[in-house]
Amino acid sequence: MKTKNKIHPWEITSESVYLDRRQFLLAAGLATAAGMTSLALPGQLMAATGDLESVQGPYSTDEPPNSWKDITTYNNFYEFGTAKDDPYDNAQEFRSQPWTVKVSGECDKPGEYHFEDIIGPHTLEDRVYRHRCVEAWSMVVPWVGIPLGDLLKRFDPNSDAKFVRFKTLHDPEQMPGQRRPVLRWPYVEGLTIAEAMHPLTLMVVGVYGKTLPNQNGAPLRLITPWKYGFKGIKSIVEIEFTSRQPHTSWEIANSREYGFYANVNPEVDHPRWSQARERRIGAGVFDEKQPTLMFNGYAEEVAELYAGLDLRKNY
Ligand SMILES: Nc1nc2c(c(=O)[nH]1)N[C@H]1C(S)=C(S)[C@@H](COP(=O)(O)O)O[C@H]1N2
Ligand SMILES: [Mo]
Repeated sequence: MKTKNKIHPWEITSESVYLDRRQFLLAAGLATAAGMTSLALPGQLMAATGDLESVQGPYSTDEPPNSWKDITTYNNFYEFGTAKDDPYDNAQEFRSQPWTVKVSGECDKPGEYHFEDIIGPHTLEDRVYRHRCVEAWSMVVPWVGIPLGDLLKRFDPNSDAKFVRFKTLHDPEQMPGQRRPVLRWPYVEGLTIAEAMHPLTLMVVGVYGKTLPNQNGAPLRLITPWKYGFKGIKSIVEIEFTSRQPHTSWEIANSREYGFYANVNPEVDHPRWSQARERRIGAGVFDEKQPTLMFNGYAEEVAELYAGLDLRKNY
């Protein structure tokens, strides 16, 4: 049965309701819980969503998460249009199962892997992360995912694997935004191998303990919480280990405005606006913008990755 990822009233939720529903999922068990989503879930996902211990992991912020509605109706996914509500409006019919990911490049186990095999034997973790778009809005999102490094190690990257390149599906029939040259399609992104292996980096498959909605990048998307949101490439179909720094979509579109690193940095202005403050979605229209933190507040964890790098030049 194919159900839509439409929002039900019970999905518009705050953190306390989130915790209640997780208890409910635990009690309801796999079959009922899977029926609540549009996809057949790997057992791992349901196991993780029932695990209250993992709600606030060591990497989670204690800031209150945005509502399901904020997270799933206001975002960027240009494959479905450039307005903030376009992804929600236009991604509902997107087919995110079955899904295959091609792994290639500098590794010993390249190949075509099914979604379930990509998830593999890993335990999924809940991580409440700050999320900051380059356009100066931000949210707090309870993602569900696998540390990317754990996932990548299974493909045995070799010593020439200095970077990882990711690619989004190219399917203009399903993705109406790809019928116009807003960006060069397909969307591509990249990380250094050290960034990819950092424990904060997640391959995300869910949000709020539920399967990832299409508009948030189903079935598989990247999250690097210390970087601007555009690094979080969605609906990934290719992972390539490379020896050279890969080109990224926003760099290709405008290299003066967007760099490879894209670390959140309040001290480096975007050419057209300041990056010093941000508007937390859902906080109310009259609320003051709040100061943006270096590395989005994750400096303690990630600053060492950039020791010796000029962060003004390497933005
Ligand atoms: N394939 C693809 N991935 C993408 C984008 C996109 O247009 N296409 N937009 C990016 C941008 S600019 C942001 S801010 C985030 C927003 O989505 P999220 O709130 O679900 O993370 O997705 C990122 N990933
Ligand atoms: Mo963004």
